[in-house]
Amino acid sequence: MSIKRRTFFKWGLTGAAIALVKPSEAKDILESSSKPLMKLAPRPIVISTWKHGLEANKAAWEVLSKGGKAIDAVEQAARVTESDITNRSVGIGGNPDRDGHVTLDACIMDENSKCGSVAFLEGIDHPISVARRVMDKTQHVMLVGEGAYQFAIEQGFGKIKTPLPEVKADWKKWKKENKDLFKKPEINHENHDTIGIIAMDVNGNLSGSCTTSGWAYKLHGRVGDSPIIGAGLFVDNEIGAACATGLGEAIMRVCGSHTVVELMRQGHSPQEACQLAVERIISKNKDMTGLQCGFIAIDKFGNHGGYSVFNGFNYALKNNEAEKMVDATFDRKW
Ligand code: SD4
Repeated sequence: MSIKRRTFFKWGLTGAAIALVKPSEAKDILESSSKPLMKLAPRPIVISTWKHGLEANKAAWEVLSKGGKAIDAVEQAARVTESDITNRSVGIGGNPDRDGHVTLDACIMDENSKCGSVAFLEGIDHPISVARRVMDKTQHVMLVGEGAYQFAIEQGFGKIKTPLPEVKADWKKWKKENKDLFKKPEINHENHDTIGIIAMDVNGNLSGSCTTSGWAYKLHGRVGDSPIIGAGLFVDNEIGAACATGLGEAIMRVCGSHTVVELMRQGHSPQEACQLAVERIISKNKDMTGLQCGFIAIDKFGNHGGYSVFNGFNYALKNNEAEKMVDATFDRKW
């Protein structure tokens, strides 16, 4: 169900007024406001997609709880999942493409709207840190394929042989059984594992990261939403941050994470913004069979939310008050 237009304007006016002031001044405005709509949530805070987010958040918390920067927290968190060889959708344990290549996508964005990204990167253990290096050391935003690999090697990153033997065995089995290359999406409630992480540090600054091996058995050369700034991840420090999981093609068509942030700019809460972005995706796709997508978001005040097309999506939350999984609300049941 769509959020009512009246609610939109109510939030819009409050949001617009607050967006123009510094975080320190925002607190006074919020407290003096007669509207109980927006509250300052405890910070620091980190949220990450899916259950593996719990472990990732621990690494983020190591940084955040010591007063460290959100950008360092989200990089460290992503590295945890990238190193998990049991994870079939992120990092070195990821599933290969149709031709047996594990090609990795990742991006990172900080509070100054600086960002770095790598896509179609093979044989490197930590794509998120390569993305960070692109952001910190080059004048570019995105490196892909062979060039990204060359850059990673020059920067001293470790090489890794992929796919792992057990992953290769599964791929061989799949190849025997599946001849139709263009069949419907296989992303479903069982194989969603991309990690997207967004954090706000003690100074109120936001950053995010996203890393994945993408859609299992995709066509060679396919890149999804995860390394695309604005699709898989977007941060605007004055407004909020969002990241995505799910069928990248659907997320890219609506610039999903950017859409969520822009909806927060219009005054919507993180929860509402995620819902409206999901509704946009639904409105653009006639056949929603198996088309799972989800977003999580944090606004400038540390409030968080998440929403997905189908049930089953959740995200891990860590702040001073809680360390838990949060079930995202959803549009429909599988
Ligand atoms: C992609 N969005 O490559 C990624 C896949 C994903 O959970 O999120 N899976 O399309």
